[in-house]
Amino acid sequence: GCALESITDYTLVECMRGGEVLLGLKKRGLGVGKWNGFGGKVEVGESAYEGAKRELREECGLEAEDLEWRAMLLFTFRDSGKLMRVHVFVADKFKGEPVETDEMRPMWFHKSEIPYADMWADDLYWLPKLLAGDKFMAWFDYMPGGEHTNKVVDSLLVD
Ligand code: 6OG
Repeated sequence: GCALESITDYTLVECMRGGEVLLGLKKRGLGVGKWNGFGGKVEVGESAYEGAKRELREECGLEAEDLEWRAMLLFTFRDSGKLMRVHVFVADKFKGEPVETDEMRPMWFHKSEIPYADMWADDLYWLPKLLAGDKFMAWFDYMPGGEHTNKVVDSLLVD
């Protein structure tokens, strides 16, 4: 059996500059040692949009002028029973230069040189679609250990 806890909302922001994406090497917490966009838990009383802006500022010092909502990812974890909903945004206008923080070491990567081997397994499925401009939803079911994921649903389109 698999008893799921209540759902927790997270954000993830991918900053774009020409053909480059800003990723951060996570220095602590969930996903330590992996490259990822910037984000975290949505706090009580704030929207996902506000949370995404706040986390981007806290984790790398960038002030986004606007965020475009692009994807919603659902993660289930077989070993812990955790259920995560991640709201993914793209930013292409921001103020400042990325700075290293206690949480993240930021670096620009060309679209063709994304370090997928050192990222969460799900990124390989959806980040290319995001970089191609798509809007989508997807569900990733993580097996015990957290290294392998099954993609369950990917943009079921109806008309
Ligand atoms: P804090 O530790 O800052 O939030 N996150 C994931 N991102 C991807 N691409 N795949 C996953 O696969 C992820 N699990 C978590 C959400 C953690 C940050 O890491 C993201 C948040 O931005 C399981 O509270």
